[in-house]
Amino acid sequence: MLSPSFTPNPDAAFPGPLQAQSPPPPPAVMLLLASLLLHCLPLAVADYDICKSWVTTDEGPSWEFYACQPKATSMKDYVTVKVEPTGITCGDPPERFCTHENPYLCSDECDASNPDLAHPPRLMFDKEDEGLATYWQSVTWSRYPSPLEANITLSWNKSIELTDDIVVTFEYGRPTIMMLEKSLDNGRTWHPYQYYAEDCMEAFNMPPRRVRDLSSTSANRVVCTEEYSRWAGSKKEKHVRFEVRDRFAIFAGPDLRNLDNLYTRLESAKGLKEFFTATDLRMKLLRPALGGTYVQRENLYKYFYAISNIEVTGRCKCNLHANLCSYKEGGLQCECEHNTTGQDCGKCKKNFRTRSWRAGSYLPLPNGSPNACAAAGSAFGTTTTVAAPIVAAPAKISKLFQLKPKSPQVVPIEVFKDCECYGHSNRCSYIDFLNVVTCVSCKHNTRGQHCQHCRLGYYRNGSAELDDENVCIECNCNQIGSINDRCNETGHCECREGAAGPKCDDCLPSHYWRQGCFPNVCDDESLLCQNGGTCYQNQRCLCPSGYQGVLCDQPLCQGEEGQACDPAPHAGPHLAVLLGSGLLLWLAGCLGY
Ligand SMILES: *[C@@H]1O[C@H](CO)[C@@H](O)[C@H](O)[C@H]1NC(C)=O
Ligand SMILES: *[C@@H]1O[C@H](CO)[C@@H](O)[C@H](O)[C@H]1NC(C)=O
Ligand SMILES: *[C@@H]1O[C@H](CO)[C@@H](O)[C@H](O)[C@H]1NC(C)=O
Ligand SMILES: *[C@@H]1O[C@H](CO)[C@@H](O)[C@H](O)[C@H]1NC(C)=O
Ligand SMILES: *[C@@H]1O[C@H](CO)[C@@H](O)[C@H](O)[C@H]1NC(C)=O
Ligand SMILES: [Ca+2]
Repeated sequence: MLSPSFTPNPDAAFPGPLQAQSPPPPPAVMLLLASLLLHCLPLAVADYDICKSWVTTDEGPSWEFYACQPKATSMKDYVTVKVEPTGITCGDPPERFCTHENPYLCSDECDASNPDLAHPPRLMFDKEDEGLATYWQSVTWSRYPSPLEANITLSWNKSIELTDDIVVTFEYGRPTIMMLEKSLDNGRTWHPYQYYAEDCMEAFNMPPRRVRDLSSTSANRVVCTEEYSRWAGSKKEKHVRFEVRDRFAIFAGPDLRNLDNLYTRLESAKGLKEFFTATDLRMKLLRPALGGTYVQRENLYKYFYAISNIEVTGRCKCNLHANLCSYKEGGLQCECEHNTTGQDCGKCKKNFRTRSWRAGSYLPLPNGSPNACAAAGSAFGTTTTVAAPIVAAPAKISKLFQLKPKSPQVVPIEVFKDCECYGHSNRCSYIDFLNVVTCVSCKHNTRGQHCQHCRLGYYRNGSAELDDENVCIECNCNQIGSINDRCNETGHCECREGAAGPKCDDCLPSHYWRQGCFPNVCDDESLLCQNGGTCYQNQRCLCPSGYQGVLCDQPLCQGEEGQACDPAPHAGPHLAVLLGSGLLLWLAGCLGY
């Protein structure tokens, strides 16, 4: 059943062989030990399992903060599962099935109404007695040749980070084709995670690849593997893996001893940490085990899926701001430290938003950086992350206040611990003659003494707090349609004559767009094309033969001479081009087209 909070699981593999060799002491002993140590000496922490400790320095005792994360554990205890389509689970109506090993002795039965013969989805996550496999089972492939497909979706309603292989155990042979997908947003969007097939080229048109052959630059590549789909006897090869360890080993070595390198890479390689993160996993079972041969239509009762276990080892993602994660009100929740809050400790607590929120970091080794949230008026960071003293360049200050560079009063002095910049800067400076402390180098398109305004060309995001990185939105005014690149508080730009729309990228109905808005040449109301001409995109009239002119209101030149209608025949083409009416129109008019 679901326990109220995580208990450290000695079997949880990551972080690695050290733990596997020597199981940790029971939690009670550990707590006592930790609290004893905490109050005596600065504790050497490893593995990011402690968020803070009480240390004594020359200035007296104080808290020291560290990056921290919950222990890895078996995540299957906290999962909800959905099996699709409805009716895919066997036993309703009851059904007999055979095995590949003994296909003509079909003595097994699935009956959903009999607890001893039922195979519901929860049996993929239960604790099994020694030697007795309990499993979910699908209906048999009696509807062949229409495919036998099933989706199994695992949801945590919480971001988790994988720390060891996902291992799926199939009792009666592994699928010949399947696919694993993941979601990072509680199932709204899905991404392929790994493809599995006997023949990757045939099934997915992908070349087969083994995860252990990947390199440091391809560690987060989505591959198709043929390693877990071959027929080798249903009792011999039961497992299908998503190899997390092999990917970690690319950085940490085959025994995962060099975890420092792994942690460094997780921080620095783009997308690597995210690759191991998910809120949901979905297995798409696309074709069952065939027993190493083609489908034998005379005995379809030996084709089905049966899964006895899905092992997912990982930890709650708490952005390195919590070392505990508990199961409350039907969901996992990080117990946030460092004055952060949220399910993933993904934001700063109210009144602690002077700096913008940041995830903790594994670096520098070995304790990482807590990147704690700070209250207004408090020192930035902590004893382990002291903001570097900053001397702002005089040029920047003077620019801020539109002063002449030589102005002698502008003297940047030192870091002001109580300078409040809503997290858009950690530099501030004292300006003597104004007697103010002001933020410098405001980021995220902000400006102002406290970085509380938006730069010109940006406007305030109504749904973002002042300390949000997204607080200022670019006006994005159409360069041609607008007078300048500024906008008002609702993002509306100031339009040129004839232009319209919030960004001035539209025209008023009386105008048409062509590198700007121009008054209509013709329309369906007052500027009608004459003599049966049609109005082309408000730009010009397409005249019928025999007429020309802007509104087709002039009769066409008569005869070869054309003298009567065209007073300057040689200037004709040039004039037409200049007028923007196009060569076509001129040709149409003068050749009687
Ligand atoms: C599995 O899920 C995918 C995506 O939602 C869907 O297109 C497909 O029909 C599902 N398959 C089954 C057998 O329900
Ligand atoms: C998911 O978790 C959130 C936050 O804990 C909770 O408010 C929500 O009700 C949960 N949703 C489901 C479907 O369990
Ligand atoms: C969080 O806020 C409390 C209360 O102001 C403070 O005592 C504590 O040191 C803060 N923790 C961190 C990590 O900044
Ligand atoms: C406004 O801020 C919210 C909250 O941070 C953000 O989700 C949204 O994307 C922002 N809007 C724009 C247009 O940037
Ligand atoms: C911004 O400009 C638009 C268009 O001119 C106008 O409708 C809107 O009321 C303005 N908003 C504010 C807050 O001034
Ligand atoms: Ca089971």
